[in-house]
Amino acid sequence: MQQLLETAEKIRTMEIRGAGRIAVAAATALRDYVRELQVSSLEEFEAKVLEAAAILVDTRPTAVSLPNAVMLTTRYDASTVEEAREQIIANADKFIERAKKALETIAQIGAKRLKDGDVVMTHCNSHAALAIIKAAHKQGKNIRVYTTESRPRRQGFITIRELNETGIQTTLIVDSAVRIFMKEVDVVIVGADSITANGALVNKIGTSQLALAAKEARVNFISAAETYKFHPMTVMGDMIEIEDRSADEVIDPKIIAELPNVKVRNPAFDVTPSEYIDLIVTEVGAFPPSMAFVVIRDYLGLELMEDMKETA
Ligand code: RI2
Repeated sequence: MQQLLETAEKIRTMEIRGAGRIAVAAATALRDYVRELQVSSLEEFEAKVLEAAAILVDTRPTAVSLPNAVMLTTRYDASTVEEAREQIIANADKFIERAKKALETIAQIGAKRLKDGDVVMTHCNSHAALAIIKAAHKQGKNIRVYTTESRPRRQGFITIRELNETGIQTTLIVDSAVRIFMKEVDVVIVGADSITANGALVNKIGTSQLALAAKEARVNFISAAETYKFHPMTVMGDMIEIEDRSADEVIDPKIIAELPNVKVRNPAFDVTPSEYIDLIVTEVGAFPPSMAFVVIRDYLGLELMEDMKETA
């Protein structure tokens, strides 16, 4: 349990971050946990697995990749502890492999949308979005990138390092400079923390500003999202909770302590409505956002929704 608790803490503090990475980390933690789990009955096994699953899911509320990974991993149909254990280990390995392959396929599909000489704008640090940009660069296309700083956690700094290593010419801008540079951009590519059944994108705070500016400038707006980032419960009308993070990420708490009339809000994500999104690149194809329900039904399965209802 110690190791699983450590993973949960790393996800909570964002030492492990990015919707895809936290999902893979959760599947790995569950696999390693059940491998060592000592129990005397299947009931006890089930209770322990549910407890571990809840610890992981409770770390961050917005990215559905996390509960999806946990649900897909902890499913079993077994009459003995050993059978259940084997099934969870196999599910975890399958999920980890699915996530890895998905990124590779998204990169290949998405790279087709980039032409030689294109200027891309990206936001925050998305492995899926960067996989597309890097694949296009690898194909010999000359791609230049505008990267936002992505306050308050400044994940843009991770992005510029990654792009610099790959040799891609990159310009770092502050978040408020998005609109001024949009006229030089050919395509916006961002990641996804969750995609709803009606095709809305929940992603790092500020994403919807990129989408607005892109629409105004008639620039294509693409989200790169593995199918496990689609949100099954939104089919049932559930709203996605937007994570509110600590004020300390925005401003020194000593300063705020001196300002009794000031409060700080720090939502980590925002919602971009489907009408601002031209394309969602998944590992099973590039679709308009109106196909979101089909992705949920065909590639996650509506039974995942039932599982989530039961454990809610
Ligand atoms: P990949 C990140 O969230 C960003 O919002 C990013 O767009 C999204 O996860 C998807 O990232 P955070 O963990 O899975 O930084 O594409 O809050 O890496």
